[in-house]
Amino acid sequence: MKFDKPITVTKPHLPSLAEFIPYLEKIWESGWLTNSGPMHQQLELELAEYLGVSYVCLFNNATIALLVALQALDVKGEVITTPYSFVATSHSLKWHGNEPVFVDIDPMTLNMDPARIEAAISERTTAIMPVHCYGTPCDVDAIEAIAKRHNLKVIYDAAHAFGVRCHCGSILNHGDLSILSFHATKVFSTFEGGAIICKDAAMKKRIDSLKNFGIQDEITVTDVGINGKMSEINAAFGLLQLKTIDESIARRKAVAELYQDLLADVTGIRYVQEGVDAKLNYGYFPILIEEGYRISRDALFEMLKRENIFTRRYFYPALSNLPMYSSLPSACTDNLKITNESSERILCLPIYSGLSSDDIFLISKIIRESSWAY
Ligand code: T4K
Repeated sequence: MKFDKPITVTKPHLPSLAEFIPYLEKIWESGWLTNSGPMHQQLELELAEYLGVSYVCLFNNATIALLVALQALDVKGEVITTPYSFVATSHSLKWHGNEPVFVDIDPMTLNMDPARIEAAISERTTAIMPVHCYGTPCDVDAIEAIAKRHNLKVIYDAAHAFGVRCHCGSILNHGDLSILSFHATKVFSTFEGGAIICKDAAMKKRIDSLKNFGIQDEITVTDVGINGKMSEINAAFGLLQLKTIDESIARRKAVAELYQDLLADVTGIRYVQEGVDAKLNYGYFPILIEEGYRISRDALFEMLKRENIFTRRYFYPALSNLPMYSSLPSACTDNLKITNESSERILCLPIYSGLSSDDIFLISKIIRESSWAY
């Protein structure tokens, strides 16, 4: 049954190389390689239109974008966040000199549980940084109401949420700022890349300056900014990729639906995004291995590996169990029961536009057969 070639958790959606050459020729002709060149400017406009947002500020990756977002809003002290995420979420807070305060997640969505936020607010709290995990929208209305009541900023780590739409349009229009990742493993990719989504021209100007060392003009530097700029070659790839993004997401949706059909009646397997009321992007296919499945999550992970199928445990370990965070008062296990349980049970199955139906049948067959007791 073993696959001849490794099946990885994701694979980028690559156009033909021939289609990319004309973009490279343009860059060569202009000699403009970076620093907000024509491709960069065009991609910002096209993305704003595609995503249904006011302003897009491109970055070299989402981690630097998170840092700059914190700087742009002058976030100080404690920031309430989720321990169920990729390390970039809490690392950006540490880098910016903030203390992450973890609150537990909702057992259905695996996003920050808004009911737990208020109890975690202290005099030093200035912001909330939730994550739309796997692109599942957070409870944005509840988070906004709490932020308003306590005068807190909200920065959404929307690294997974490219193109996600909820009851009131783009999920990226919520909070003060939202951050996207365009890493090679993401639904929309520029090899490396990211963006901050913001709502007004003054904020865009501030962010654009902060990502360019804090420079205002040739002789004026007003802030301790950083180099967060996206190069022309990355922006060019983004322009090309945008042309086929709808096709790519549609294909991912078909992959997710086939998995759902094939795994629907397997006891102890729960698809995390089952019934989510939003237009998703299917960047991940997260399942929870619950009571009733014959073997543990880790045993299934190892078994699939032996068949040349490389699933991932996004997100295990929980951030609160990493050595640089585990001594925080909010990291104690009693505070984070759902996080710790979910991170022990999560498995993300391979999903990408080029994954064939035969591959999905075979992966699902192995998972089904591993559920039988002998
Ligand atoms: N916030 C959240 C919530 C995030 O999830 C992330 C990133 C960020 C912030 C920060 O965004 P960036 O600063 O990266 O823009 C990956 C990604 O490196 C990371 O971007 C992503 N989240 C995270 C969830 O996953 P790894 O360590 O799992 O990646 P890696 O190299 O093991 O790749 C996974 C699989 O993807 C490989 O087995 C094969 C495939 N792959 C990977 C690459 C790099 C390819 O087919 N081609 C490729 O070029 O972290």
